[in-house]
Amino acid sequence: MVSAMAEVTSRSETLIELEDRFGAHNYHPLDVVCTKGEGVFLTDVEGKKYMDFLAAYSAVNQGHNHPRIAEAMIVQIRQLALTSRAFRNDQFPPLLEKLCTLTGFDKALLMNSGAEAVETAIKAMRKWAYDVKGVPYGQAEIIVAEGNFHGRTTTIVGFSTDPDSTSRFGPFTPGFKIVDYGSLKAVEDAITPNTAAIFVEPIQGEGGVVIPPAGYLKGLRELANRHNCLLVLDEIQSGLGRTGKLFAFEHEGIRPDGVTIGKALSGGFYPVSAFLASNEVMNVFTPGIHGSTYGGNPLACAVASAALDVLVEERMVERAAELGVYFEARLKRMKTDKVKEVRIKGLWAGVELTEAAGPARPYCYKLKDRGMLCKDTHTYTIRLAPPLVITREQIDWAVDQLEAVLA
Ligand code: IF1
Repeated sequence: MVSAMAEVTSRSETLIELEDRFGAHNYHPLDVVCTKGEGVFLTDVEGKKYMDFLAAYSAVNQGHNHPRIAEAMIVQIRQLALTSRAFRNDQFPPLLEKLCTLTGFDKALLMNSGAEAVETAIKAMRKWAYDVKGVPYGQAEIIVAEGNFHGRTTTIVGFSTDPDSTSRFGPFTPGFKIVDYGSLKAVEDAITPNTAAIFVEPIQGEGGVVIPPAGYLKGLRELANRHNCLLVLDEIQSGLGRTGKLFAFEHEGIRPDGVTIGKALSGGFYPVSAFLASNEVMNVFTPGIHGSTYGGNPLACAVASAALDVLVEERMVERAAELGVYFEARLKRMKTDKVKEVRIKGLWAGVELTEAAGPARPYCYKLKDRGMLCKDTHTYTIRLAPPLVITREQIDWAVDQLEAVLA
């Protein structure tokens, strides 16, 4: 029952209070309570409509509640949701074939969250080092980058350099060497005979949309070849169209030995992730040594299959490339003295503000008031990553809003 109150409390405020009282305080979200999504738009419980410039960290590249993916999900829910991998299901093999054909990797291993795909990759890199390279057991080293974000498990946060991620969760898993992101020299200096792999994001998302110098990925590929270690990339955020290519590594014309994907693999409907790799790497997995109850379940497979079809058939990757060029030109033409740097690849931009302009978060609130949702990162950067279904006119509108709050 609603008791008599001096002030009228909005539905948003009520829900925010409820969340605050009963939920763990492990996030600091923008105070917008969403109830509906469609394409590039989100609607809050008061009925206000916003253009979404976060796209659930690129999980909804295909746009919110894409009708084709929704339909595939509903059809599969009525049929079969979960068997576990103790039995086989009819949705799993066709998805594997689709994934490998589309991406050019030999084999796929399905998990749920991105962090689980990363854990899978870590196991594969280490076991490859022991089984194939001949590194003495227990000595495998993985080279990772300063400023990385790969997920939240205790092993993964153990090689994070973000104090928030690592804060008092130790002791951590050994076997990781952290080097400067973007420096080939730093990687080369860190390589030893026990190096299993180099494992980085092609573009660092949480790091503030940090694009490494041209030739970095190519250089990593050469280093990995020369020193007989693997190159594995985390494309959970950068992959599946965001940068204007299916994978960000395509911008440098290289192929890694393995890659993690997640997020947009389901178009935002369901947690589906995967580790994709060559036979040489994936064959280190034998029955019983790795898996997950929900990994490769029929519902996930049906959703992922539709999400990939939508990405390809609606030419969303090409769209991100074309509109990305336009977005970049518009962002770089903004009349403001508050911007230090615009970093952008495809439809993924980091607008870094000057110190004088102050932290990005208040600007995100001003944008919210104007009907545009985005998220700050690394204090001074506004991260922009709309669903790939956005139109040129919608980009124009959004940059106008940004220009207005940064005036
Ligand atoms: C949160 C950040 C983005 C990722 C890469 C693995 C994962 C992620 C490259 C793990 C996840 C998310 C998680 C989300 C916030 C978000 C994020 F700001 F924290 F860094 F996107 F930029 N590899 N990124 O970006 O995937 O296990 O979450 O499915 O709230 O933690 P997950």
